[in-house]
Amino acid sequence: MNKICILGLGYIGLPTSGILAAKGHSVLGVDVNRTVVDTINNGKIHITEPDLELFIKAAVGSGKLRAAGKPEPSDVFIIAVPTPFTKDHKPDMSYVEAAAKSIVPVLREGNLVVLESTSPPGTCEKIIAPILADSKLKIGEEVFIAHCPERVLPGQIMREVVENDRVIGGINQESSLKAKELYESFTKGKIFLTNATTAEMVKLVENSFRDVNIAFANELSLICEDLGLNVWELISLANRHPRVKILRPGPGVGGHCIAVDPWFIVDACPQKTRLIKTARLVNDDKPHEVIRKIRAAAQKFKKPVIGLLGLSYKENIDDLRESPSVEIARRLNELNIGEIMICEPYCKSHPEFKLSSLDDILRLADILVLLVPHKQFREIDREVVNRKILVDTCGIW
Ligand code: SAJ
Repeated sequence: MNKICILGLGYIGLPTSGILAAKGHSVLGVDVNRTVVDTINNGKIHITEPDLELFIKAAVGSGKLRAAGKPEPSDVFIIAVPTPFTKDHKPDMSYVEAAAKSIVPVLREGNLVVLESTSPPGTCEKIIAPILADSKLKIGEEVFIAHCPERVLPGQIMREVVENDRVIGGINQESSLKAKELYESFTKGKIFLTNATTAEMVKLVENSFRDVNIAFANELSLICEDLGLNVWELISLANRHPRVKILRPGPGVGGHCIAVDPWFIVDACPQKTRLIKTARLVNDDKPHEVIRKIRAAAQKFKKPVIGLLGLSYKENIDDLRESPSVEIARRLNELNIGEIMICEPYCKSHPEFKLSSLDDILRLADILVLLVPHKQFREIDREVVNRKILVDTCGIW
């Protein structure tokens, strides 16, 4: 298992490449984006993640990591490409299919193919296996397939790739055991074996559990507003119970995982997923509630300056994917209820919005809307905060 080819050099594929290379494997990273390939080959990175650049620089420098546009013959192939959803919430498996097809011409007897991308139940058996069968190698006997879902948290990826427990599900026992051998070479966490479809569901269930819990918290925030209660106090007191752990309400759920993955379960079993679907709808509706609050606050002024604090999908990162804050900023600009100023300390610029400094916003804004609890915003002087009309979606004030 010395030579490993990783398809997709994004938030999962690139950190995994860096760690595998650091453990002595010879790694070829494959990406369809030429700029990404060139960036990696220069020992640099195209995404922001603490410590990642150190790993990539060292891996490329040692000759253990190289990037290219196409896969080459290897011992192991790891697929780590995006699995987005379509407008009607159906999984878009085109990247996974394209990655699997690109392996076929270089597939050899004894190869292991691991799917890391979060995928609907049945992907290994119903999508990957039939595509790889075009190689004429016997699936499960000459070519082995397993799913090992990634579980890392953006912002802590380099630590979690190594430390998290892993679930591995092969299309047969031999596939599971081969994948276990690979993951044992770089993970410190425990490895649990199951079948491929259970492994696929485990990942979806983890993120759906979190989504349902956040939806519960978001619903509580609406109930508390009606009842005139402080939701943060309510949740912190309820969480003093030894078996209660309610998550935090917020402006909505963003990112490329929790806001997407539950739909894969809904798509697989539409008649049986009332709770999971409702949680998605509750969380997707939260940005509209925030806009309603901002509009109510704006009515106190003729033409208020509204300062939006944060655009990323969560705190202390620059990732704007599926961010509810972006949705809120976009809608407010359309509504034309005042002058909108936006501060995102983790982005230098934004293609759609003009960004302002925090100092300017604190000086000029009549209304402060906290959308992301970045550390820079937690440090704002309370005296300044107290002079403003506040819409605090994260409960730091
Ligand atoms: N959020 C809340 N309230 C909370 C926690 C989060 O509103 O109490 C919001 C965040 O602000 C953000 C969204 O939820 O908008 C998602 O953030 P997150 O930190 O919960 O999760 P992700 O999307 O960054 O990463 C998740 C993780 N999954 C779980 O914790 C079960 C991570 O371990 C997965 O690897 C990742 O999804 C993934 O790639 O699937």
